[in-house]
Parts: sequence; C-alpha cells; structure tokens
Amino acid sequence: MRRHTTLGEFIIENQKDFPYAKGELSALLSSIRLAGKMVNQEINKAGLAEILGKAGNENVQGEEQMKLDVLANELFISTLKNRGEICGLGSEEMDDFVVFNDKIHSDAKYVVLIDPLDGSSNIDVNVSVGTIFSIYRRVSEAGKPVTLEDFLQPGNKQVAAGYLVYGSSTMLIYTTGNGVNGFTYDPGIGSFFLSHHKMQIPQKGKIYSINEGNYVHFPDGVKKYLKWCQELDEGSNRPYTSRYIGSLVADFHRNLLKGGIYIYPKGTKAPKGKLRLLYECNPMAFLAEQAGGKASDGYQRILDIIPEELHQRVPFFCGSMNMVEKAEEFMDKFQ
Ligand code: AHM
Ligand code: MG
Repeated sequence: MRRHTTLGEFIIENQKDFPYAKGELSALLSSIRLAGKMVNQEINKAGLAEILGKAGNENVQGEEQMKLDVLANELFISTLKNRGEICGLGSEEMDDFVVFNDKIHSDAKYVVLIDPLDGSSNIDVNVSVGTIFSIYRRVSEAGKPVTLEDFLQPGNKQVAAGYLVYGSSTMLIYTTGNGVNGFTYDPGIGSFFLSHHKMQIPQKGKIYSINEGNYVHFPDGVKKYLKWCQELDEGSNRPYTSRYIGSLVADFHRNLLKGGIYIYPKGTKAPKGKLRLLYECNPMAFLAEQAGGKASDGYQRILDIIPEELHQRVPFFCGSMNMVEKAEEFMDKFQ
C-alpha cells in the first residue's frame, strides 16, 4: 500500500519555497499542527467531559463564549508560545493582542492571528467547527515588543494561512502562497497525511451558503442575487442549491471541494457584516485565491483592505469565481 506523505514531511519538503526560509515558519506550522491535535482531542470527547456549554462570560464582541472557545484559545496560545517562533498573537477571543516579550520571543519574526474555535455555537449539537489561522512577518523592529501595526497588515501580506476543520474527519488545509494543500488526520497514528494535493475550487459553482433567515435585512444587491440563484435557467444550471451549516470553516470547506459561494453581507442587524477581517476573512480569502477562487466585500478584494482595528468586521463574499463575480455584478447594479 502506498504511504501518503505526512504533514511534517510535506512542511520540510516545501520549506525551500518559503520566502526567507530558515526553518522558523516550518516550526510555527508544526506548532499549529500540534495545537490542532490537542483541540481535536478535546472536541472529540466534548459530550463526555464537562466542557460543553457556555463559559459564563462574553468576548470582546459581546458574544457569549463557550467553554471550548476558551479552552481552544488557551491551547493555541500556550502551544505557539512554547515553540518560541512568534513574538505576538491576536485572537478573536481576546480584546487586545498578546505580546511575548522575553528574549527568545521578541527576536522572533512572525505574528499569528487566530479564530481558535470558529462556529462554536455548533459544538453542543455535534456539528463541524474549525480553527482559522494566519501568519504575518512582523513589520516593527526585531528585539522590541510587537505593536498594533504588526497585526493591522492587509491580507495580501500573509505569509501563510489555513484552517482545521473538526468534522466527520479532522483536516488541516493551508497555503504558503504556493497553492492549497489538505491533510487528513489519522487518529490511530496521530498524524496528518496529505490527502488533497493542490486543491482547486471549481470555477463554476452551484451552491450558495447564506443565513437566509436574515433576508429582510440584506442589501438589495444580495436580495436580487439570491432571487437570481433561485430562477429556473437550464443554460446556467439554475436554480442553484442552498447549503448553510453556520460554521464558516465547514461551509467554506464544502464549497472549496464542490464549488459555491459563501456570503455574509452587511444588513440592518450587522451594519458592517458579522465576520472579522483579520481572524476569518483574510485567511479564507488567501486560501480561496490560492485555490483559483475569489473573495471580496461585494465591491473590492478582501486582501487589499487596510485594517483599522483588530476586531474589524467586513461583508464577505467568497468562493467560486463565477459566483462571486456574479454577486458583485448585482451589488454594483442595485446599490
Ligand atoms: P464565531 O466566530 O463567533 O463562531 O462566528 C462566526 C460564525 C461563522 O462560523 C458562521 O458562518 C457565522 O458565524 C454564522 O452566523 P449566523 O448564525 O448569524 O448565520
Ligand atoms: Mg469565527
């Protein structure tokens, strides 16, 4: 039987393609892999251990934190800190970024932004959730504490980005700007194996993923686009199919494999959209583009938006080229 390449082997083999490769990025990706395994372990036994449900506090966005949100956040921070490859970290679950200010860390080149447990409201009902990460090179002076400008870089500066999806199997998907590769976790062995090489999102998708319950709050362009998706037209394979899990990672993952669009527009309930530019949209946009797809806020490329604050929210249209382009046409036409 042919043995698949492990994630560890793949990272080392491809190290030569990293800009400024000295092994630090490889070590950093390996620590994300390790933290992901630990979170996976916790999620798998969630129904048995007393870690389901709410933690009893709210995060910076005023959203209720689940116990597993808090646990995943702690696991990622401590694992990434241990390896010493980052000088700071920003998390969706924390008000401010963390500065690792000792000698080992302050010389490190990278900062990480994470959404430790995306879609966590789905945990209690055993539906897929995920972790989203992105990695940047610091722009402030090495040896000094990291500053806000290290975290407020546009997505086009990402060195690497990816996600773990804790689903019917656990997968880690990532890009370093040289295509997208997917690895499936074998829990018996405790390793990720390359299962999806050079992933490409179908150019012509036919799945749309959006919380349609918010229809009345959507901008006209989105309303008209949805109606267009539902029209009968054999030539363009319509009506399209609607699928919405309510976990960005899981919805994105399905669309990446099958072709589709994920939309979280702005609306009267979420005047700037719901998803966070730094923790969710930028990494997914980088992956989408690397897989031949597209990501925008309805008008402009996500990766070119200059962030103004850590927890900034933006409308998000992401997926197959034909579907995102069509949605943008509607946004443009029906302002
Ligand atoms: P979270 O990071 O607090 O879990 O929120 C993000 C999630 C996405 O995973 C998902 O696509 C979206 O929120 C669902 O929102 P809604 O319930 O409004 O449809
Ligand atoms: Mg999230």
